[in-house]
Amino acid sequence: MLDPCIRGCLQDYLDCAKNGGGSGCEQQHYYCLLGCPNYDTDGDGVVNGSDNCDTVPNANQANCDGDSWGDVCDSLYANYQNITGEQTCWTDKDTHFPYAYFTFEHHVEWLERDVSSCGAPDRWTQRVRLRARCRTARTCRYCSHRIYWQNRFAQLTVL
Ligand SMILES: [Ca+2]
Ligand SMILES: [Ca+2]
Ligand SMILES: [Ca+2]
Repeated sequence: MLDPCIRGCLQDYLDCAKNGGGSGCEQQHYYCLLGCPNYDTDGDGVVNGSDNCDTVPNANQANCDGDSWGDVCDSLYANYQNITGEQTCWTDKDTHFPYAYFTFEHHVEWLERDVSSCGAPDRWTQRVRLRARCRTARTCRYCSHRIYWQNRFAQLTVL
């Protein structure tokens, strides 16, 4: 007895071909089968529903950082955690004319270390801790405290 999902895909494929779908039917069929948990798209012996990389053969399911992606299709082989607190990287204060206001940015950075078995190198990551617009340079400190909470999640990763 053929798996219902696989059978459904086959039926869709036959319908598509019968209606003159041409080469588009092949692609549609491929993606349909990819959604079937009991089908093994890449033929590595692990069905899609359990395969941590269902389009690339990886029978050993190696996954050094323990996330949901196998090494062969994981874009980041690492599980980074902060090992330093945030420290000032640089600040930027710009004066704007003709309205004479100031913008102030406080950039911070911290060191991250891979705690998985992938062996990725340490990396520095930075973000803008605060961004403030002020009427005078003197008030920037006051503004920035208020604006910090709005921008604390704005994050930029540099490798
Ligand atoms: Ca597979
Ligand atoms: Ca696979
Ligand atoms: Ca992984």
